[in-house]
Amino acid sequence: EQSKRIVSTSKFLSLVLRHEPGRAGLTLGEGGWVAVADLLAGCERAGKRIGPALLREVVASNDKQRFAFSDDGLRIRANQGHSVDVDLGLVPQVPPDRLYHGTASRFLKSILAQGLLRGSRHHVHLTEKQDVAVSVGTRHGVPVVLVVDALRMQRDGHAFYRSDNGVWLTDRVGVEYLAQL
Ligand code: HQG
Repeated sequence: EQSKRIVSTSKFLSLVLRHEPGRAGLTLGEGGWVAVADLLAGCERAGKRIGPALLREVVASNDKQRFAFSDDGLRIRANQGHSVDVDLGLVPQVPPDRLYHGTASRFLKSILAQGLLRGSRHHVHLTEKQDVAVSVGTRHGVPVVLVVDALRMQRDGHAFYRSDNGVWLTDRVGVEYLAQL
């Protein structure tokens, strides 16, 4: 059915545009962009047939706006979440006073010892919204929300970036900037 098709297409696009472009015979260009025509052809060769209409619907309906078309509509990229080496060209920004990170209770001990580490992604992901943090944490287990003293961190010299879909990104978060909500 259509909504399942959209979700499975979105997951496949996340895989290709963030983690394994080689699956569709692609390499990501500067900023993470690829030509839409190359993407559709590559997906088809990989056994995943996506037509232009389905692609537009996946991009438009995505709950987190994970993907974006270029202004001319000829290219597409994932807005954030990459593990492949790609320079998104993000410009440092002043964050709000506090940001939130959703995690699972089983990671807490390690996080409170080491701080928040980016793992396989480019950055640690933070959000302005507590409810978003809860749902991100729930993906990993029993959710715990951590509060990040973001503005103080930035004033101490740590860069923050904001992806086009509103996710706040930073390299790591030291324990001294973390508190449990
Ligand atoms: C945890 C979704 C132990 C961290 C969301 C997290 C987000 C540690 C997990 C995006 C740790 C990594 C990213 C430490 C961090 N010890 N565990 N020192 N430091 N962790 O999936 O933030 O749906 O790589 O708390 O909206 O959960 O993909 O990161 O639990 O923006 O578009 O290690 O994914 O967006 O997990 O999620 P992830 P995340 P999308």
